[in-house]
Amino acid sequence: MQKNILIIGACGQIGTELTYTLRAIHGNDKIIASDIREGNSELVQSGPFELLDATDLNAVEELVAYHEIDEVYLMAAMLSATAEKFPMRAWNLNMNSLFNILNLAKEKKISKIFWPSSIAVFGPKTPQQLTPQNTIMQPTTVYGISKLSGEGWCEYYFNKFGVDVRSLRYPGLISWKTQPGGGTTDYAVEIYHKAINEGHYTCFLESNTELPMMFMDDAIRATLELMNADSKKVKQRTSYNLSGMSFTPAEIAKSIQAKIADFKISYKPDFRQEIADSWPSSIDDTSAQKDWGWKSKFDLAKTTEIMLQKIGS
Ligand code: AKB
Repeated sequence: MQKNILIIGACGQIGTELTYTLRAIHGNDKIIASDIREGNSELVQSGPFELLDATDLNAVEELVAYHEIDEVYLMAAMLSATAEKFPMRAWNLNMNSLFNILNLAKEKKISKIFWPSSIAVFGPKTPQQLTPQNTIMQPTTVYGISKLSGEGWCEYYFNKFGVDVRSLRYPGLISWKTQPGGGTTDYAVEIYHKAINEGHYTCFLESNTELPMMFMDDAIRATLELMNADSKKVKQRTSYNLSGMSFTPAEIAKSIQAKIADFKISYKPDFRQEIADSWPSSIDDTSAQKDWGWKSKFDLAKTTEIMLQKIGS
């Protein structure tokens, strides 16, 4: 019998869409959504939902046993901008939630884990263009340090204990169902909402700051393709580079102006500029392509078209 899947952080930007997609594939009852607080009512009412603090080992263990969980998607995390404000809280959440799940897998209480990493694992000394899978890392943000440490622990638990943990280094994710919170790439979602509602956006990054980005549908597909790949094909047990598109605030503004001619953008960089400057401009995801056949589908023009249509409707 197919066992159940637990999503931790199900009300966040990725968790929401992952929950809907997995429920559509496996049936609503098989996907247990959980979060520290309740999110949108559609998600909470469309299947089982539990309030869960991902750092509370006993609570996680009880929930896993009660719902006969086999697979866990651990999406709870504090993102880059918020983590700079609350370093210890970020470290506690990002690391202890991971250890809780890795240890449950080590004890054979679950059999498969997805854990998201990020382009934040890279730093200012990393080659910025087409950043390779294996290169200089040295992140300079709290969030990046926690993600790089997490990658190391994932590989360690795989090598030492055979834990089947899989991971992707997500770029900035663009979605219309749920807004992101606390990240540096959040501007690329905010801009669409402001374009439609106010006709103007003040960007917290400079006009020429190029960052790797991805439309949410690609990110969800990549996540499920990696999780469904034959274990022997998953050769990177730290985390996979993943690439969709790269653009600057000026370029996304131009793509919006192609649809809303009088949309205006101005620039007022804040502390997030320094975070963005430490990250790559574009990512080489050849390993993901070769190992499990990854190929992105959405470029900036297509993303803008869908975002404006969905947010505007
Ligand atoms: C952030 O901006 O912190 C995240 C990320 C790139 O991981 N979106």
